Amino acid sequence: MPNKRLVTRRQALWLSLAGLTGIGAIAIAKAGYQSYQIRSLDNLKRNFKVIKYTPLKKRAAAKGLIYGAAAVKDVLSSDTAFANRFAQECGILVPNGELKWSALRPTPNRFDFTSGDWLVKFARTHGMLFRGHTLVWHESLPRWFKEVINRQNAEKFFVEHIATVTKHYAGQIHSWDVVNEAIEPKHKRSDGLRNTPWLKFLGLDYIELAFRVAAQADPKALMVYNETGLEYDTPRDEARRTAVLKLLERLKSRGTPLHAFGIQSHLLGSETNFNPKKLRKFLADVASLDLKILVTELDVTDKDLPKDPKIRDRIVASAYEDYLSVVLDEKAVIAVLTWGLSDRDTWLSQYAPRRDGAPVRPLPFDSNLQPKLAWNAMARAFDKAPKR
Ligand code: 9MR
Repeated sequence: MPNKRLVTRRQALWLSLAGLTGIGAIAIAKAGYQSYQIRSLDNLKRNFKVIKYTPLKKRAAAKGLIYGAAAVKDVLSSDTAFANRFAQECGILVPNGELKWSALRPTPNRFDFTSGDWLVKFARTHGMLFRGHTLVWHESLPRWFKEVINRQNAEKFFVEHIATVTKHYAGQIHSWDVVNEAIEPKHKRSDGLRNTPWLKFLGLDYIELAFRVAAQADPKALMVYNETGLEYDTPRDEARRTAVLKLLERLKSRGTPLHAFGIQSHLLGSETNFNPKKLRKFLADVASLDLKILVTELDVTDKDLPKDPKIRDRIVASAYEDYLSVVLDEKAVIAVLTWGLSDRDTWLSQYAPRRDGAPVRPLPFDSNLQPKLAWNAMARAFDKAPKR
């Protein structure tokens, strides 16, 4: 992604050309661009060349990095072609939903580890690491949650859930997303915390408590705070970065067993407010707290991009390469995971479908499991990354 000033200048040029001649507008309409701004993101001359087909996990490993993706048990267990591709490309697996409360807690008194256990075994069989996602989140709570949990029993349920799940998988987890998305400056609290049932019932120290319980049960796993909406130079993301840093600083200053920060990285292909300097600074600030960093949920929405898959793939790939080349410059970054591997299975088909109904293309592999330019972009970013 070009920086803001470049975009503005290029945009201005397009606008003035189009205004003067009318030709620009016709050319843009032909190419299927919805806006001048999106036109400015597409660089036909950009070269996504990659030498040799070496899987992403190997390219990453050559730099001391881990590459992997999120997957769903039902797909991995039924689609052999997908499972093979996954094993070939990924050095780490994170369950898309199988370790969330809604999946693990069919009733208030029962834990169901069947799907999670299947995934752990798949990872082990294929020599992959395994991530835990997630112990504390305000979403994907079971249906019974609202009726059962109250101020009186919240702490018991909270501690019991975290201790039981982390003990069950102890020794098999590379890193746990202990707390997910606890920040929401829009909720107007001075600490920037999100109003969640846990905050309401347990107070602001619920986050610290979660880390302490998890780390005690599984001393081997990296304990991660995972957050979304931090990547761009917008007032919203800026406020979120400030709130996250404040939270991380507080946790560290209190001796919380917090080892790493997860930057989700759900990127927008149409976003022009990418500012490498600000992102670098944020990552350096996180690293200075003696925290490792993981890119936990990378993908690039193509929602507002032109329909032509060639143009779309080029813009999406540019977003991948520009983002990763900044992020991987920070030596505290140890892992990159995409939120899915192929366009066949992405949450964005449901959550951010295109207005024209065309299938979305946010991931490194297309729906036939063939690598796209986004794969090249990732390969190039790993190849260029400094060694850890
Ligand atoms: O991809 C996940 C989707 O299938 C689920 O329906 C949804 C709710 O559980 O969660 C999605 O994953 C989210 C992740 O757990 C946390 N960060 C945002 C992800 C995308 O919504």
